[in-house]
Amino acid sequence: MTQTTASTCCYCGVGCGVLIEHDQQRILGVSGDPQHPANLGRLCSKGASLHQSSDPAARLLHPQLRLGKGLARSRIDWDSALDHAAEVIGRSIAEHGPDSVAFYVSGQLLTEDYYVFNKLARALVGTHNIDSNSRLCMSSAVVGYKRSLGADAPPCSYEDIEQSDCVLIAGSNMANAHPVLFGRLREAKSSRPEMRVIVIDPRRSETCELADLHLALQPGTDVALFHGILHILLWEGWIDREFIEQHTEGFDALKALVRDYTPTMVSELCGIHQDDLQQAARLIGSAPRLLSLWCMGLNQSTAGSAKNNALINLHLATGQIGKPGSGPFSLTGQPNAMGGRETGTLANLLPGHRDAGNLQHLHEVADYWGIPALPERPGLSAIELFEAVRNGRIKALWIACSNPAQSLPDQQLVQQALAICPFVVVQEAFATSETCQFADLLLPAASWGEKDGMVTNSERRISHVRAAIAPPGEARPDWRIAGDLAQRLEKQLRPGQRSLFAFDNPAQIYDEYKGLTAGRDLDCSGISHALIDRLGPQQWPFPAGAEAGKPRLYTDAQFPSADGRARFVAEHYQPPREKREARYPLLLNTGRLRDQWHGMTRTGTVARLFGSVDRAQLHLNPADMTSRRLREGQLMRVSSRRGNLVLPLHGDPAVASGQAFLPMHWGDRFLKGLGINVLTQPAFDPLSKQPELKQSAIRLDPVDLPWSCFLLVEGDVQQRFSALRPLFDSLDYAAFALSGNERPALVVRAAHASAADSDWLEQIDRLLGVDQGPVLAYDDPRRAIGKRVRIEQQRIQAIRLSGETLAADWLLAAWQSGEADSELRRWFLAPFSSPPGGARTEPDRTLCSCMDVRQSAIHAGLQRGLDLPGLQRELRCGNGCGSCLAEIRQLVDRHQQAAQAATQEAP
Ligand SMILES: Nc1nc2c(c(=O)[nH]1)N[C@H]1C(S)=C(S)[C@@H](COP(=O)(O)OP(=O)(O)OC[C@H]3O[C@@H](n4cnc5c(=O)[nH]c(N)nc54)[C@H](O)[C@@H]3O)O[C@H]1N2
Ligand SMILES: Nc1nc2c(c(=O)[nH]1)N[C@H]1C(S)=C(S)[C@@H](COP(=O)(O)OP(=O)(O)OC[C@H]3O[C@@H](n4cnc5c(=O)[nH]c(N)nc54)[C@H](O)[C@@H]3O)O[C@H]1N2
Ligand code: SF4
Ligand SMILES: [Mo]
Repeated sequence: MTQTTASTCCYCGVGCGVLIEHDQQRILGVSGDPQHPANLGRLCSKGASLHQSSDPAARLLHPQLRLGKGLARSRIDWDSALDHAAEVIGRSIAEHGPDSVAFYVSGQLLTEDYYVFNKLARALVGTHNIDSNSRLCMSSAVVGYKRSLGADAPPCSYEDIEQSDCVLIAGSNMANAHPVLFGRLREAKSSRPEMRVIVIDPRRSETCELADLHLALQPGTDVALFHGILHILLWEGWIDREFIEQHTEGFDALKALVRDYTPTMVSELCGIHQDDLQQAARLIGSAPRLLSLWCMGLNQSTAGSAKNNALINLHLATGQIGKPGSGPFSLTGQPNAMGGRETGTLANLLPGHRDAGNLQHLHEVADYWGIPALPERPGLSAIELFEAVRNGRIKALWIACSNPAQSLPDQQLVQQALAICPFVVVQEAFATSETCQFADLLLPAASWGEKDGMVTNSERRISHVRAAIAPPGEARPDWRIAGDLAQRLEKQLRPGQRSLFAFDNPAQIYDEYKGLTAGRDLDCSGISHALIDRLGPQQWPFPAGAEAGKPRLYTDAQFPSADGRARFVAEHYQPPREKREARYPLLLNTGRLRDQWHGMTRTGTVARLFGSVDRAQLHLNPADMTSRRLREGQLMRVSSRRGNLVLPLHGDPAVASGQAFLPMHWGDRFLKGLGINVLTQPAFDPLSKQPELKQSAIRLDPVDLPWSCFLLVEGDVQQRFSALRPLFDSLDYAAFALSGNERPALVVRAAHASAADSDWLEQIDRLLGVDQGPVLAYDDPRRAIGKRVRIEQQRIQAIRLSGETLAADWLLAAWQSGEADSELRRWFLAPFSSPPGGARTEPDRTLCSCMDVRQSAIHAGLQRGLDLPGLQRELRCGNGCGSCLAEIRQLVDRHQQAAQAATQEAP
């Protein structure tokens, strides 16, 4: 019988409510929860495809252990796995001290998972070496809020987006990264066209669709820009003197500092027009209600903290905080990045917004946990932690719910570190993450739809994540794995004492955790699983006895600092660490695509999410391509000071000259190499320790890879992927993707300096099933060209092209259309491989992922005379999350312009 369970989406920090449809065995569908205040029923392409995202063949099902590096792992039972882990960790503590053990966890854990891990590391093992991928994500925002406002609390609500007059979006591509919120902004702006939107991003990102003003500043120059804006605000008198006097400290120092940031100086440094700078200041200074939204373009920087504070300065100087429609609102990336901050899951934090460097806080937490003391030695933050792993100080590393062998910068060093660490435990849901290969002990974790606990979204709203089905195989919830390890370690470290980890369920863990928030700025002591089930998702603070949460903080202009005042932070602009220079003439920016999530373990199992972009490409300004005589799709070697990667090029006018852009999602599995982070740098902000993932200097060198190969195979895609993947390790370039929807296929594109030998091709043919049966075969051994196509019941089922692959996109389209026609058979027997009618270079992209509408269908609609509403009505494109509308609108405009030009030309 079909049932529905209300839960939340496990992707981004918008925290949309989802209704999971299931039969208690399998998840059958998802829809947006109309009751959830974050999304009111809406979902983006990723959320709407969640039910397709857990291919059992990609999941980890059993614990696995290996007893030495280089040996194969074998399956063991849970008890033996955890006994072994407790023994190795106990020994490490005894022989090398507690700081030889480290935990690296994730903003995608649930609050209860975090809490147990924190208690395990700090109270039991006795180390503050517990950091999270949030270090790469939100740590600059944490420093920013704490320094300016006194506590790490985003003061706004999503409804402020609807109520604002001027929305300043800085270093956030919310069209891709927070699509449902962007949809709310789009609707708000269309119902109140007087609303102004300013986008600050070196790239003309998808978010610029709504921009009245786009400031394409030089990468990393945000601090100078914000100071320059404040300079003009001061000059024009567009500041709130009363607010500054009564509620803030430090304005004089900042005023003195920004005196140097004249419009001339700032417009030159940031590479923007003075008029645009003046206009930005005017919009900000005159807006009745100013809201700013920001994300990784500010945080992931060696000046990340300074960027956060310089932006918050603007709000304090104009008194734009604590009122509806206004305030500094940092968007959180991961679904529970906020929960990580609340539970103190960064090396320098403690539960309840406390600091690990504060003796009073250490005592409070130790008392609450009933232990004599917590360690006073500081813990290591992510980049420092992996450095300590590499130089041998960390002997046992426990990784949960993160894929550092894909997502940390400077992969060469990270992977060296993982390879030499004596004991690596990886607690993962998917067998396919790049980090799994480094695990001495691999533990299967339950994941979305299978877990129970709490998450906090960007607007401080706590939702109850509910399990719909049991985890597959022997997978277990994260809190339980951590707790079971802890109970074993206690036998060694606290024999005979009462267990600190006697938890039976997440609700109980939450009740213990919330005591640590009582009386603090984030007070959640009134919240429980039962309360959320009764009242629905609630915003903190929500103290015991409260009846509702708080949509807006600081409405009384009282800040959680010692004197109740907010602080201006006066710091000079510092340039990014790496500059463009002769040897590395381009600055590489990295970021998100709408349809992929991080290292693609989950979204990479959903074929339709590859429809819009199916491979990693280096985006360059078309003029830079022309001046260097580079072609679209051409393979180039991309190098930074740390490593290199072969990638195809893509001309993209959104990227400014001298810059390059690479989506962050591709690791070593979907792209041969060490993943895109082999190029990025580990340099970090001195306060937040967040690395500069957005600016790395690179260069391009030609590669000569005349032999190419294209494969497509339907059915059992995960198994085939795993079997095929190792065969491509020896090739110079190989990219993997899924295609299709109902009948997904694995697609491989590869290239190499010399032709592959016949053994290799035979292995490939066997794995594809084109070695026998109903297969068309053509070989020209002299030119090392080969073609194989398996056709059953008039349908293409597998393809292998080798030597030369001009027909790849044409064949892919033929496979997508479903019919293997006579044209295909004729092409097949011809001694060349160009498709009929000449080479087709552009593959047929999916523009609307939600409704699965391809570019070709939209072109056909335009030919039939449909306009945008007509397309939406007939094809249903753009009716899901709406994030494809900007691109479709461009196609409509271009079509109309072409049609006009044609009528003008006609006599
Ligand atoms: N589809 C999708 N959505 C996601 C995720 C995902 O993987 N996929 N991940 C989630 C997570 S964890 C996070 S943290 C968020 C990230 O969300 P965002 O931060 O919005 O996403 P990014 O694409 O990383 O970067 C945002 C923008 O910063 C710009 N930028 C680069 N350098 C600078 C600079 O110096 N100054 C300014 N002002 N801008 C700059 C980039 O050009 C880019 O457009 O997304 C969340 N949502
Ligand atoms: N170049 C570049 N690099 C970046 C960024 C960038 O903008 N540019 N952004 C950075 C940012 S902001 C972030 S947040 C990081 C993200 O980087 P990661 O933390 O590596 O991100 P994910 O790939 O989401 O890793 C989560 C892992 O947990 C697994 N998993 C899923 N559900 C569960 C579960 O319930 N339990 C357990 N135990 N495992 C589970 C998934 O399969 C996946 O392998 O990347 C960072 N890296
Ligand atoms: S915006 Fe999309 S990815 Fe983010 S929570 Fe909502 S449905 Fe999930
Ligand atoms: Mo993130």
